[in-house]
This record gives sequence, structure tokens and C-alpha cells, in this order.
Amino acid sequence: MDNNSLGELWLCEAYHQWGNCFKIKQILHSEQSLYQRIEVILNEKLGKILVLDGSVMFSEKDEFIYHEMIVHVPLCTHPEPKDILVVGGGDGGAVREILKHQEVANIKVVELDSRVIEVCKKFFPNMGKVWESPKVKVENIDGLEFIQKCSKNQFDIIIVDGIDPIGYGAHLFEEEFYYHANRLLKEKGIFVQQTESPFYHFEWVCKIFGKIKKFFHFIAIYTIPMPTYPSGWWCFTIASNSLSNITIPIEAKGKHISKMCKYYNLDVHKSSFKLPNFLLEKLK
Ligand code: SPD
Repeated sequence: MDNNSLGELWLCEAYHQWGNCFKIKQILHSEQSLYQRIEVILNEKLGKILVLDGSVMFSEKDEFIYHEMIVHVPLCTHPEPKDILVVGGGDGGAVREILKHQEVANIKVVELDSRVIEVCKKFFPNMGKVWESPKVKVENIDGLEFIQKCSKNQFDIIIVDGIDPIGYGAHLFEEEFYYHANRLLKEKGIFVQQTESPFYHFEWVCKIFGKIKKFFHFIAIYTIPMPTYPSGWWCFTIASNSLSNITIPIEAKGKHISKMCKYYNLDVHKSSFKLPNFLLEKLK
């Protein structure tokens, strides 16, 4: 956080030569947990913003885009998702969206840092109340450690809603993690992970795609506009071993879910898989 020449306080998330800045009206919370610096700041236009180790996780204004798309794309593609694993996701945003799917019976959330959950319960009650659902079970353990010890074929969907591939979350973007993720999925299972900005982190996007591809027969990337993330453009990588049609939603499900959404609908779902040439060329 920096003061500018006018004495205003700004949060600047810098990536080498680029960055995003947010004017801080108030710092609502700041602590060092066992794993990271957790901050909640208030911006007049964006509302409250959750920041982990200086990186914006979401703002109240645009989090719906990210959370609806990381969840409804896989869940509206799978014929009958019952058992869901969320790795990360301690803010509750993804779980809030999963709970819109009545057929889901169990949601296991593996969030390493219990303080993220507690801070979000306090400052983002719209997301934090999901933990009261009897379908939701939380374990505060590292994602890789969790999936290493799990027996195979347990989940219909695995959603990795983590931090960037640097620091303590980096191993969630490695081959060992993808090997176990694949092992844990049931038949028709779908894996999805937030995989950074196609513009700022092009090398990461391609590298991660290559690693996931080694373990799944079918793989695709879809993108969203994400105004508060670096470059404002973000992507998810989705993969499956037995569902060849991972880019095609089940129409009736998508239509039904879109009634409960601010961003997601069937056209958005389908068009999010349309990629520009510079990405297509690299992902062949
Ligand atoms: N650079 C920010 C990447 C953060 C992705 N995860 C956000 C978590 C929101 N539930």
C-alpha cells in the first residue's frame, strides 16, 4: 500500500511492468496469518476487496463473474454432479454458487488457511453464510496433502479456486497435483482450475495447460472479463477423462441456473470457450 503525492492511500498490485491500483477509503482488516497477509480494504466504487499477500482475490463489485463461471461451467456440463471438491475457496464464493445446484449432495472444501474463512465470514456475510449448510464440510489442510491421502473415484467435480502459482500455492499447479486430481475423479468427472491471465501470464497459461493435458484426455480453456484482476481478463482450464463435450452445456441445466445468476447464461457459457488466435495457436 502506498501514499501518493496527494496523501491518498492506494493498493497497487504490480506485475513486472504492469499493474492495477485501487484507492483505499479504509483498511477494514489487516493481519498476518500463519500463511499469508490477509487484508480487507474498502474502495468507494468496488466495495470491500479481499487481498492476500498483496494480490486481489475479489471485490464485492465483480466477484460474481469469477465465482459463477468457475462453478456453473463445470456443473452445467456434468450430467449429475453430487460430490464436489473445492481446493481453496475459503471465501465461500464458489460454495455459494455450488449450492444453487440442488442435485449436489456433498461439498468438501479444503482450505489451508482457516483465517481466510473467519475473515470472510465477518466482512463478506453474503458469502460467509454458506458454511452453515449441512452439505458443506471443511478441512484446513494443504490441497496436495489432502488429495494424496484420498482414495480414488470420490468426486464428480474438482474445483481449484486457489491463489496464483507463486508462493505457498505453487504446487497446486504441478503434475503431481494433476495426477491425484485425475485419480480422485469418478467416471465423467470434471476438473477445473483458475489459471491466470491469458494476457499478462501467457507463459503460465500455456505451461499449466501442458501439464494438465498430460493427465486428461479432454481439455479446454475458457475466459472471463475480470475487471479487478491484472489485465482484466482471466482464464479457467477445464478437463475430463471421459466427457468429450466439456465445452457444451446441458441446455436445460444452464437455462435453469442462469435464472439465479448475474453473469452466467447459456450464451455466455458457450462463448467463453471462443479463444483468440494467439492462444489457439499455442494450445494446439
Ligand atoms: N490474481 C488473483 C487470482 C486469485 C484467484 N482466486 C480468487 C479466489 C476467489 N474465490
